[in-house]
Amino acid sequence: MTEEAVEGRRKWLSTPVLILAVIVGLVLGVVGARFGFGVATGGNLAAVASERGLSGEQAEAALATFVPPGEHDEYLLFASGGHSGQMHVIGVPSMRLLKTIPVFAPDAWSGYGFGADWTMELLEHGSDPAKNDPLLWGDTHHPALSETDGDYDGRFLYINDRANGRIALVDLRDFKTREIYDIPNLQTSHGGVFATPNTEYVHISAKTPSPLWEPDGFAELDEYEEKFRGMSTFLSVDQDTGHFIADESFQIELPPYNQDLADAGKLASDGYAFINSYNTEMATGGILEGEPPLETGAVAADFDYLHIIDWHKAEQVVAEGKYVEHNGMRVITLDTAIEEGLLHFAPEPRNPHGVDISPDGNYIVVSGKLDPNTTIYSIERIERAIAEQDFEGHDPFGVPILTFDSVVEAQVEVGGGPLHTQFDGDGHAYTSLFVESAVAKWTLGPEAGVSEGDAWELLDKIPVHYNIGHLATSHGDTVGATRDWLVAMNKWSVDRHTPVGTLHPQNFQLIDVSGDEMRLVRDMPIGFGEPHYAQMISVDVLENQVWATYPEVGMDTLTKELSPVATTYEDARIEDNGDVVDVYMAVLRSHFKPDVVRVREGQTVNFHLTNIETAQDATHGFAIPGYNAQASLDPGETLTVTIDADRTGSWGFYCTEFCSALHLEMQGWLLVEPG
Ligand code: RUQ
Ligand code: CUA
Repeated sequence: MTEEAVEGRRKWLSTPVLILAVIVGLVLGVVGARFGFGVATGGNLAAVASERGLSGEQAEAALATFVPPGEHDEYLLFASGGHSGQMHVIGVPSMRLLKTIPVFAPDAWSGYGFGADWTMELLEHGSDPAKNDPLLWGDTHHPALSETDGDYDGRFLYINDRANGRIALVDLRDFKTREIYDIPNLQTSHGGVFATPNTEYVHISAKTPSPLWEPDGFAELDEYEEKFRGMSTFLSVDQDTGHFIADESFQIELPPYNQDLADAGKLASDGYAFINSYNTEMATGGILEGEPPLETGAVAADFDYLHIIDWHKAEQVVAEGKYVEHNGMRVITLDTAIEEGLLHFAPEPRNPHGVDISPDGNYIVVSGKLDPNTTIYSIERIERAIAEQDFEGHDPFGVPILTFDSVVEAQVEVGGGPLHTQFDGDGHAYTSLFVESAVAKWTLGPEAGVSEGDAWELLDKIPVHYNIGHLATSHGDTVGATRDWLVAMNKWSVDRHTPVGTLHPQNFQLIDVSGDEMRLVRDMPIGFGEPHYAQMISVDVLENQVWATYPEVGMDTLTKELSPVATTYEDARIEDNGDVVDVYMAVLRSHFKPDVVRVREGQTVNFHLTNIETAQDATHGFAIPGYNAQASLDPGETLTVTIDADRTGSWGFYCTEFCSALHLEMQGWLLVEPG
């Protein structure tokens, strides 16, 4: 958004509008400033608002977020799709759903998991090899956009599966999943996902400790302290492709606490990783055996431990060979981590949730859901305490605990049930309040450009509907956070939307944070899974690198290189090689060449399909009845659909995308003769 437009909106929104007649003039000014056309001609805006029963504020909100037909949004929100196993791409401020990216779950439209070999390979590759079937669901939780110099660069998107200890890579040129990685020594993960400032690594922490050193993966719960362990994982990233490089990655063994949310240090704190933990009490539940519920045991102590990891030092330790290899991963053991001084703890009020680093990198904000305060640590104090060995003790495993009073910079009372914090680059922090169903806006300290007198103050609070989990501001967890929009990701919607049965939609709410006071301007019901966290990126960053079509006809979806099985229209052919039939098929409006494929029962048939189109949107599908096969080919894409021709019959394959006037005629025959 241009400075002018932001100014325009700020002015607009801070003007008290009480009567509709007053709106009209303002409306015209704002609309003009925002969208660059002259003063609107029709003078009936007030009439429309009144006819629709809109208050002045509502009419304002509508205009502030309206993106006219044919125009684009300023930001894209990459929201995890929760149990849908997918990612959702939403335009801001219009809050229009633009795309769903299938990641861990099949999707029929794009043919993901239904035919194209590359999609089957991804899903299979990302599944525990000990299981026979690929995992076909996931619980997507924490997206992490790749970064350069601490800000989103629009190249890659990473997203974890909360349920199965996996992480996926989405290529942001074509918005397609490119890899699913089943992380060794990690049973599950929750929120501990982030990219380091130059995407050297993508980090993921274990949520639930597991007996990962036991050969059969089993241990009794009364051996919890001895045998269960957590993990902090640094997955090395190939800078060209975004892929994970397993043998350049490493893990750090951690005590059996629940290592939860995490964030990367940046600028002043570059080189550190911060991870919250809870259940440092190591409660394991066992109600039927006379133990208190896990929940009760896990809140017994007043403090848990903020984990502070010096990952530059960890890299060095690995380079010196001080690791053990475990299931194909280099692991720095807990003892080594302590000995080498790369792991410290700082006490944090019990059962914390989010840990978020301010854009300048100086402040580490921890929110404990059971404490109305956020606790802010400074990297300067932490580094000093480490250097001076200012410890208040050690945990049962020998990890040094920094003295609380030495490392805490401030506490701000924000309200009930603080969870997560995002920033706006103007010295403000925004914290979600789950219990209070609100967002609190408060000031950071001097290192973030706030004058001493104004530091650490609660400025504003806005109710949200209801029970907010995460929140996202634009570039809000990077060095380039901007003061524009905030999306509240609410777990409950209660009666906010037209009733649709007993499973209610979740509720995103768009809040304008450009002015002094926060303003709620739009609701967006979310009818798929529980979207968890989201990141909001400026469209300017993405625009120049997103492909509208594949740049070269014949490109392989996974390698992004010319596919060895691509065909031209002239070379389309069938090669019968005995057991295997290779069909090199050209796909275009509005036919397949060849359109009759004759095979014998028992042969394996490889349909190598090339969409030879170069026009935007000229996508074709390829579905074969009787064979559970459906693929989708974007312009320029080549992929292979392999089937075992084990069902005789005359099968009419067809294009599944309404691609042209003769779309219905875009069909053909697979003749499987009795063998
Ligand atoms: S963390 S509870 Cu992203 Cu709030 Cu899951
Ligand atoms: Cu191609 Cu319909």
